[in-house]
Amino acid sequence: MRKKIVAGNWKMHKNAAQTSTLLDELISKVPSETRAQVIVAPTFVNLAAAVNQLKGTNISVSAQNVHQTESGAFTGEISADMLTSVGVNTVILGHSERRAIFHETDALIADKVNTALKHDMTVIFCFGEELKDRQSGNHFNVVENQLKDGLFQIDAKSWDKVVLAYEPVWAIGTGETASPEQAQEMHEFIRETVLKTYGKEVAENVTILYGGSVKPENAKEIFSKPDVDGGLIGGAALKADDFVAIVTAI
Ligand code: G2H
Repeated sequence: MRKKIVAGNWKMHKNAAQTSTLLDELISKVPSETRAQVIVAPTFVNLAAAVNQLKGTNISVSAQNVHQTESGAFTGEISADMLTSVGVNTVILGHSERRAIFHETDALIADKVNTALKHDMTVIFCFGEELKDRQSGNHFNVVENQLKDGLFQIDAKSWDKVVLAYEPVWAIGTGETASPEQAQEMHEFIRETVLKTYGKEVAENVTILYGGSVKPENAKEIFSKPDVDGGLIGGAALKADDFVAIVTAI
């Protein structure tokens, strides 16, 4: 059985006090037994405190980014060693906001993936087409290229540290969601693409999350699709009741 995951990407929201308050709410509201593994990704400055606060719970912590090199004169950047040294062993990479706003290329994302894996971190690898790609019918090509150019440099044995997150850019923070059928169609294509390069076992075991305006109202239907193994949640992860409703929709 594939691992199910619901991860909350908090983006640039919640200061220290707000982070602690939301985590307390999650600790009391997330059931102790969930079908999905639950992950939260607060901002860098609140990661160490989050790890401490969540000790002994079934909620784990992810970073939202990492630098691709080990250390050096990179003002403002955070290394994989720094993250793991405070107990953060998961990182979101390739998010469309990093690609679009911070000009991250597939090649850079590939370097970041390699660095994170070298540090034994789990990578939540995000990718997805823009509206123009879908409108021109090019969405499958775009997704295939993002996978090949940003991720498929890894070896087969690294796949147990990789989670895929398909996030169509036109559905991110827009209130638009891919229909469950669109999500399933793409997730099936993604699994097939993995299969062609890495074989059946890797393809069947990899967890593929859907992201893009997942809410309590639409989570159950999206999660009911056979190739959708959970979600990467933005806006709705910032309210405990909404996030818990999504976690329990699996
Ligand atoms: C997509 C998602 C979380 P939202 O970015 O990664 O955000 O649920 O707000 O669309």
